[in-house]
Amino acid sequence: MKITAGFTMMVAALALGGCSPAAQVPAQAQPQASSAQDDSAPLPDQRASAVHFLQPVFSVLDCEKKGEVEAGEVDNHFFELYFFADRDQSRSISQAEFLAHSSAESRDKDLYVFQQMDTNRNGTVSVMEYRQHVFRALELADTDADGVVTAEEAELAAFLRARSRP
Ligand SMILES: [Ca+2]
Ligand SMILES: [Ca+2]
Ligand SMILES: [Ca+2]
Repeated sequence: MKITAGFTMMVAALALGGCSPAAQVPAQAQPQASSAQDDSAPLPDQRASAVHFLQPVFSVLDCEKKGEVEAGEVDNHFFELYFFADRDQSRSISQAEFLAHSSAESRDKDLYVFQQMDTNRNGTVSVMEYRQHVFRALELADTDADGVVTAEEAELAAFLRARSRP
């Protein structure tokens, strides 16, 4: 307990919403971008999967509480994210480790995310695979392709509502 107190506190802080209260989401409505111009739109399940991956870590990436995440911010927070999933700090994430976060209802989605992350299909997610997945998920979630994933694009309000359900 003494040895890992620092790490435990960090994990506890992350579990409580990272460096910032997660509830502060800007209320302004973003105009929806027209979806007609986009020939290379990803399959809906990929976007849904990306959003599902980003929702629990959005507040970690958005430390400045701007209500949005830029790809450029990822490396500032990357190891907070990685060690959140790599619970035993072995520098690899096993399927069991990743699914330890799962609720019964999100297990199938989490398993799909894991399979997407494990690009070389060796059963574990490396630091590189995880990092690539974070960038890919941000790209997929960025519906209007302006380089920023807003809370609206990540459907964060619905996620936080569901999580705070009594
Ligand atoms: Ca591990
Ligand atoms: Ca792998
Ligand atoms: Ca955007």
